[in-house]
Amino acid sequence: MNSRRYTAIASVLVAVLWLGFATPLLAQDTAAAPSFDVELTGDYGYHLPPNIAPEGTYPHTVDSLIDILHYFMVVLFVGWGIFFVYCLWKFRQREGHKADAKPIKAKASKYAEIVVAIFEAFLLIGLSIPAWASVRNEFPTEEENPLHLRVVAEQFQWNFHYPGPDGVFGKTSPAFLDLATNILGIDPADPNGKDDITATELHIPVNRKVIADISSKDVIHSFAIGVLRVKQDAIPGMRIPVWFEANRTGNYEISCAQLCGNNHYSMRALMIVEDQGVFDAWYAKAAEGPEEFDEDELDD
Ligand SMILES: [Cu+2]
Repeated sequence: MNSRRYTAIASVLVAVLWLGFATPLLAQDTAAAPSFDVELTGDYGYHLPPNIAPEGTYPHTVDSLIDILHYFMVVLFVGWGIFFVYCLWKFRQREGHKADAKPIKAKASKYAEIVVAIFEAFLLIGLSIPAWASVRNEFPTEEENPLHLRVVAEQFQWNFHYPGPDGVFGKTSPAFLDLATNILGIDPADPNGKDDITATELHIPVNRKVIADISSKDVIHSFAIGVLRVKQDAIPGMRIPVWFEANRTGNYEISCAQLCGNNHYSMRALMIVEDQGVFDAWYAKAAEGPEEFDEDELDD
């Protein structure tokens, strides 16, 4: 048996052994991502998740860009694929012709590459950068009555900080951090912090702009709301604002889009988009602080 055939058979055997035995063993070690108590809204399907941002805004531009890129990739893939098969046939070894690896000089391929490079530059400079600039540079004004909140990432959880009815965030400091009672480190002596809301679910009103300042307590995370096409790195020591708006009520998923440790996959949170009235009721109740712990409930 020649050595090439031997290598091929050995590779297939290794692949079969790996897929057949090692993969199921490894899979047993991986716990499923935590599931939510409620069902998520919308049909996720095989393509992009539902888009709940208002028509004509940046998240819809993102979808158009993704579509354009996929069409472009299909054209490139099919085009280069045909060219590849054509070359295999055209330059094959045959009677009266010896195959060799020397390149031939042709104008067509040079022009094709220039066209592809120009189109790629257009995608970046003509479409992507202006679309991104429009969302980064044009934040909602205070007249538009945006909701302000903070998003604080940690391994492996999303924390949300609302200023409460007074509209002023309490002072925060790592010195006041307490994993059980004060996960945001709000200064207990600051009167502005008394009505602040700490939550691990993101409540937002429907059809209202939200400005969120993203930060992190430990490593770099990435705040990602798939249905709003929002993705922003959460970087320790920085407070980075993003804004978004949802125009459909329901329960949606927030995930972490940056590999941040071994439980990264489980770092998800629920985003609840609700009518302004329902939101206000939740806000007022949450500002009163957590309910007293009831020992009797442990028996249930
Ligand atoms: Cu993370």
